[in-house]
Amino acid sequence: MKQEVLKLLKEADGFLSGQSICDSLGVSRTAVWKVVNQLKEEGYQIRSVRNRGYLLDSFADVMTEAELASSVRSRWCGREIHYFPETDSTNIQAKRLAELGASHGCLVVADSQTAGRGRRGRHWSSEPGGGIFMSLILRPPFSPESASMVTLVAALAVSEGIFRSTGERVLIKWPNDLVCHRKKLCGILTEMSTEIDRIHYVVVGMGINVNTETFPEELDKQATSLRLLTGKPIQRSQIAASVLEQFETYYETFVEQGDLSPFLDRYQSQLVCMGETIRVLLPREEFQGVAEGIDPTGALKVRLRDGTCRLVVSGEVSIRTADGYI
Ligand code: BT5
Repeated sequence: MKQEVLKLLKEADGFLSGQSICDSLGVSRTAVWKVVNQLKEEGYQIRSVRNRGYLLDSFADVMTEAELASSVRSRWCGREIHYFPETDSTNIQAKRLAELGASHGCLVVADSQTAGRGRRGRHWSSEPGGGIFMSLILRPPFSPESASMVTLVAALAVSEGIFRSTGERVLIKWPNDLVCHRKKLCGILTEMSTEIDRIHYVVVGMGINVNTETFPEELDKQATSLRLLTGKPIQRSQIAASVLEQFETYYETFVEQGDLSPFLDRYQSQLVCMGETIRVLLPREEFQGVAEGIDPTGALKVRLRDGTCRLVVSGEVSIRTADGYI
């Protein structure tokens, strides 16, 4: 019911009378009053004026299940939501729920994480209220070899979702980061569980810095947020909803096609370091070459000095520009 009241308040053009909420939802005035008070406690600014009703202040950066559910417009992506005010890691919780049978498209989201994770055991800074920390559970029809492509689909979805809701153009740092002015705005962590040679589930974790204004010292020079980029506070739920909607569309195209060929131009136009000399850091080797885009499987094409092209598959890879910048 909270979610329905919220939706009505959001859709209202000005004040909405308590009676019209009661009529639409078939509940009592007292029930509406209680829900409005709960929403106020969660951080919404709602004005109540006698004889006029309720008015929702349009800016409230609340990230709760009801807020997300009333913002998400997708069909299956993020329709089932598990929200935590605080958790260890949404990827850990998503894997736990997936083991318990959570369905395709189920979303785990948290206001803060105490053990946010990056790749290879690295840490993801997840201060309360600043960012979006969310993980999607997928049950894909494709084989395990295709799973790494989901990270690239997610990167495109985050970039497009951000553009649609803020007008900001961000770039993709292959394979799992989004950057702006060479500072990291978002990281993606895709994990999967397999059974023999088929995928049991995939978890796509996305960490997006939205309203963070100060980062821990060690990240200060390399991290940025939408707030720092635009100079304005931003509603996390709007960004999350826009990303989920975009992910749904891209993921369906990807599954239908079986590879990333429909996205090559779009991806390459956003690829940071495109045409530049990069350093590729593999677990036991490091080499330099010019980044020439991706192939339909999502591998990075790197032109070596001898003119040959080397395909780098994601996984245990980091790339840096020749001068060491991200
Ligand atoms: C990533 O790893 O970039 C993947 C991050 C995925 C985070 C999401 S949040 C929701 C879900 N639940 C989780 O537990 N994780 C996912 P990697 O490429 O390994 O980058 C990690 C590095 O990014 C760290 O070592 C830091 O240098 C830097 N970093 C950490 N927190 C950051 C932040 N908030 N913003 C920018 N950079 C950060």
